[in-house]
Parts: sequence; C-alpha cells; structure tokens
Amino acid sequence: SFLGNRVNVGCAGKMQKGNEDSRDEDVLYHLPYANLERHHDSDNVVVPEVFHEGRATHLKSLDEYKKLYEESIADPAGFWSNIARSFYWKEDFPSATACTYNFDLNVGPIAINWFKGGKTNICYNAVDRQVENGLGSKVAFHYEGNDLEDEHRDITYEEVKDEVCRVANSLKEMGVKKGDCVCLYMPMVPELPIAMLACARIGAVHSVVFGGFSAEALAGRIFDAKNNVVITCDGVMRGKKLIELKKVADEAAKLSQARGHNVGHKLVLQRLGPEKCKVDFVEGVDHWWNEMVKPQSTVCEPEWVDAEDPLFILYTSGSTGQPKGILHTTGGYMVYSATTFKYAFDYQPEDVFFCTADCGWITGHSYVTYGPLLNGASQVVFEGVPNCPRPDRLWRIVEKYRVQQVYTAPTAIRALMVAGDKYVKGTDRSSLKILGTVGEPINPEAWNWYFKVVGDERCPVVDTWWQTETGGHMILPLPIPGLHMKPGAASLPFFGVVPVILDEDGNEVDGEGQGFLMVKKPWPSTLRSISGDHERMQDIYFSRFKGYYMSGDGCRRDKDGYYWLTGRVDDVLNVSGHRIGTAEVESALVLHPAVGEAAVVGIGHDIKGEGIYAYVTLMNKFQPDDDLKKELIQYVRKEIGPIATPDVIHFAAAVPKTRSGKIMRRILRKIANEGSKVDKDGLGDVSTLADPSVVEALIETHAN
Ligand code: 6R9
Repeated sequence: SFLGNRVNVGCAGKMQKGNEDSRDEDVLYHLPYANLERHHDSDNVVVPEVFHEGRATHLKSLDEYKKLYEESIADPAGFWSNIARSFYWKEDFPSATACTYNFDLNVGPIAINWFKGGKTNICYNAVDRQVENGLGSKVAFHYEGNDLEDEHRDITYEEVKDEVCRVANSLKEMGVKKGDCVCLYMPMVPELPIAMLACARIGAVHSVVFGGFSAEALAGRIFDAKNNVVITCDGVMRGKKLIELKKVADEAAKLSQARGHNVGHKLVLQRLGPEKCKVDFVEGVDHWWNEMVKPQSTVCEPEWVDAEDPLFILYTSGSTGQPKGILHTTGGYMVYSATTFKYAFDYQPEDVFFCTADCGWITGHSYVTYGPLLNGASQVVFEGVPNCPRPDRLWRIVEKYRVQQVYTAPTAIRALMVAGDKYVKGTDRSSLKILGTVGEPINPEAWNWYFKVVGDERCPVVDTWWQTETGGHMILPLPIPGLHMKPGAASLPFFGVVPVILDEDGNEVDGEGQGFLMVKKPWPSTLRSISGDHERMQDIYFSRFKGYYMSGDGCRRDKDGYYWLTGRVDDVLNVSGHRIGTAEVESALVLHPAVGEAAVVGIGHDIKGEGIYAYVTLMNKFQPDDDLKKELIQYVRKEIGPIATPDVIHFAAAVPKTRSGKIMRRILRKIANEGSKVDKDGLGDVSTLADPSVVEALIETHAN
C-alpha cells in the first residue's frame, strides 16, 4: 500500500528518519549472480521440425525475419506506419509525425510520440471493425468458469460489441468523460475485458487492479489515480477460495475517503449471488450491472482520440514502496500489441488462443484484451486456477476448445510438472501448435518438460521477455520454421527493438557478454510516463545511463546473438511471475507494532522462482516466536495481498548497514540463499560495514 506515509528504500526502520524520500535513483543496481549455470547450456539447440506442417506461417524463414528486422531498424517510422495504416483511422496521422522522440535526458525531457495527430479508437478497431468484416458471429470469448460444473459461455464479436456499448453508456450515465480514469477491480470474467474496451470506447482511461490485491493496495491505487468510478463484482471463487471483491472495494473506498478522495460510483457485477456472497449496497453509489447496464442502448459512437491520448495506466512494483502507474497511449500500443500477437503466436484465423494471465497484469491487457481482439481471434477466458479441481485443468481446456496456442508462466509450468506427467498424458493436445511462456526466466528443466511432455516435441516454446513498461513482447524466439531454440533463452529481438547490453561503466558490450539490458530506440508501445510523475519515470528508466531505456533486468548475449535474461538488477522480486518491490513488503512489515526494522530479499524457490525472505528486528518487549512469525505473515497478506506472502521470517538482532545507514542487501541476499554454507570471505567488499559482527550473528541464526 502507499496510502500512509510509508518509509522507503534503504530505510525500512521506524527509528531512522533520515532518507524517507529516497527514490528509485538511489537504488544500488547490481548485476544478478544467480541463475548463471543454465547459461552454459547455450550450445544446446532444439529444433521442432513439424509444428508448421500443413500450415502456412506468417514468417517463412529466418531470412525473412532478418530482412523485416533490418527494415524495422533502418526506418522505424516507415515500417510501423505501413502496419498502422492497416487499422482504421478516423483521421490519418501525418507521416512526418509517425515517430518523434527524445530518449536522451542530456538533450531534454523524455518524450515519445507515435502516429501523433492521427485520430482513432482502439475499441472500434478491436470490435466494430471485426463485426463489419463479417466476424460478427465468430466467438471472441470461450468463457470457462472456475468450477467444472459451472457456467461456460461462448460470446461472439457481435455480443461483445453490444455489451461494450451498454457498459460505455453506463459509464457516461455515471458521469465518466474522456480522460477520466476508471478503476476495474474484477475477477477474470469476460466482463473485465469488456469493461476495459468500454472505457477505451469513450476515451476514458482504465486502471485495472488485480482482484487478489488487498483493500490497502486497492485504496492506494484509487487514491493515486483519483478514480470516481470503480467497477467490481460481488465475489468470485478462485479454486476453492472465496474472494469477496465488493467487500474489499467498499473498504478501499473508505480508506480512500479518509485520505480525502471520494469514490462516487461502484458498478457491481453479480457473479455469485446473495446465497454465496452477501454484499452491502448503498443507494445512489452502488449499482448492479444487471440493473444499470442491461437497459442501455447498444449504440455508442466511439470517441475519436489522438494516437497519443492515454489508453490505460497499470500499476507495477518498483524499487520503492510506492507502485507506479505506468501510462500507455492509444495508437502505438494498438499497433504493437496487435503485431506482436500475430507473429509471436503465428495466429491464423481458425485458431483458438488461450492465455492464462489475468487482466490485472500487462499480459492480460496485451494478450487477452487487445492483441487477440485486434486480430479477430477466438480465445479462451479462464476464471479459475491451473490445478483445480486437478492439475490437468489447462490441458482439459486445450482438449475441450481445440486450442492452438497456450500462453502461461514458468511458475505454473513448474507446479504442473511437479504434479506429474499423468495429468498431461491423459489429455488430447494434438491441436496445439505453439507453447508460450512469460513472466520470469524459464529454467531448462521446465522448458524441456513443456516442450516434450505438453507439446510432444512438436511445438516451439516461445519464451517472451517483456514488461509492463514495454506494452508488448520485446525479445522472443519467433515461431519460424527451422529456428534454433535454446531452452532458457529469450533469444532474438522483435521488429523495431534494439537491445543493448551495457557494462557497469555504461559501455556498450559488443558480441558475447553480459550486463544491463537497455533499449536504444523507442518502439511503438514504449511507456510514455508514470501517471502524475513524469520526473519519476525519467529518474527510473532514463537517468542512470543516458540515451537508453533501462529495463531493470540483467542479460547475457551469447555467440549466436541470443539474449539470456539473468534476473532483476534492482530491488524488485519476481515471485511466481509477479513483480514485488522489496520495499513494499518492508513497508508493510514495519507498520506492525512489534517490528522495528525489516529488510527483504529474494531466495531461490522451486515453484515460485523467487521467494520472499524477510529479516525482521523487533521492538523491545516483543518475543521472537512462531506465533509472531505467523502473525507477521498474515499482516503482510492483509496489507498487500496473498502474492506478497513472506516465505521466511528471520528474526535478527540487527541487519548489516553501511556507515551512512544503507542496508547491505547484497550480504543479506547471500546469507538468505546460502545459510550456514555461506563463504564468509566471499561476501565481497565489507569495508563499508558499520558493525561487522552483525553479519556473524545473522549467519548463526539463519533460517534455512
Ligand atoms: C510481461 C511481464 C516484467 C519483469 C521483467 C523480467 C521478468 C518477464 C520474462 C522475464 C525472463 C522472460 N520477465 N518475462 N524474465 N524471461 N520471458 O511479465 O511484465 O509483470 O512488468 O514483469 O518480469 O524481470 O523485467 P511485468
């Protein structure tokens, strides 16, 4: 949460007040040292031979990819303008402003513009245009509910269009105008992408908050974005758990009000009904979806917006306790999400696509809502979780809908792998053509299982590296016939993407080598800003090394020019593919009366990829026992949400600090990961430690 006056990075203690406003630029960037063993695998090449058999592919050969890539780099404006003009523009953009930018803080403020001056509407392009092109009766969403026995609905493009217009008209009735930001706090039902499209239709900006976030976290986002309207749902079952979204939304609205921002309206979808989930209702503020939306007209003229008008903000974790609202605009995001979807998944008109991501994350934005619909695709929208009722759920869905492309996260793959091959083997996966992954580096063991057991060695594994900030895929092995795949490598850049590796001094690394992963030129869906704080965006992404976008990831390039991601270089953890700032967890912990100071680092975790390890020093009078551990874990879950649950609480007398009071996370990371096996002489430079005995004590009390 960032509602209260939380303390920030490097100062997770109540007793220190020195650097409360320390910001992301104070982070000591470090190149990750973990995960490197898999890189020795870079000669291990896999070539699936048959995925394209009997099927036309968008890219025919590696040469064709190289030719298009060269073109996209030589003339980005021309390359992307050609693609952009295959969409509908109410007014064409002037070719002269197809791409104008400044990527160099030494020259001036960061500014990125694509197709400026053009007028379009992304909802019109995603929905109306498909209906006009004769796809009205094509299924847009195969909705698969949480329970096997539960409702399953097919929703056509025509029906999506009608419902989008009704929701858009409801938003207008609640006073939403162009440029206003609407908060969506919903489960993974088709009404979520529909509500996103409805916002876009009237030029409103959406801010989707993942349905697993706590009231505190939601309130912080509502407050930051000044949402007057929140769209939510009574409740939902995820697996066997009841999640009472309306109750959380009510609590969040109260918290926001206490800070001085009032939520005027809540639109509430009934998913479970009063028998399974009771809700409080306030007349005039709360509106049932069925009562407000259903009677509306199915006609709603799209608002024609500038290509550079905002489309959405999406909060993501950074190095401070305060999540940042990443801003994306309309035209560039439309062109890039659609084009990456088409090529990454080699989408053909008869295919059924299945992305398991929730729209609360960027993957759900680009590869559930926008990319697929902009391509007129049919897709499965799945409300539940991969292992419920059994770990064969995903493959049963593949079988049921004859899915061609699955797109999921390594953490899910690992969890299903551990459950056993039998859950896969009993299912018919012959429809599958492509296996996608996203969210974190995929370890070769999980890659091989996905490739061999799930895909029967027929389907390429498309490991897509990208970020909330990039809006769409950046580095990936495109499914090109004959392409050499290397398990664990994100591989090659997408069209228009110029990755650069910098060493610690900021020199570009040519050929083989490793360092900070940067991007040299803007691509159409580059983030434009951080909502309400352009300076912060410049600080985080453009100030450490001038003239480049800094991804925050470490990376290695091998002799074949393939890129291998090595992990975050800042204080952001990747837990089950979700970004969590160490500072967010620390801020939550220090709110508890027993906690004096907290320092959080990542540890290796078999399923989650990275787990959360929290060092905690206690205030006098509090005893370090198991009950308090449990209480602190619950406390973090309540403050942020279950995704931030600490795996380990390590009660410590003190944490190592520099003389200037900065926590030495490098040391904490090593002790957390290596425990008593840690090599005391291998801790690196400890000369700045204020009190070296602190380190000894930590090693003795290590918790793993
Ligand atoms: C799309 C998404 C972004 C961070 C990113 C990186 C990690 C994502 C990855 C990957 C290695 C991949 N990441 N995909 N690392 N290989 N294929 O996940 O966005 O939630 O913003 O996270 O996730 O560390 O910087 P987001």
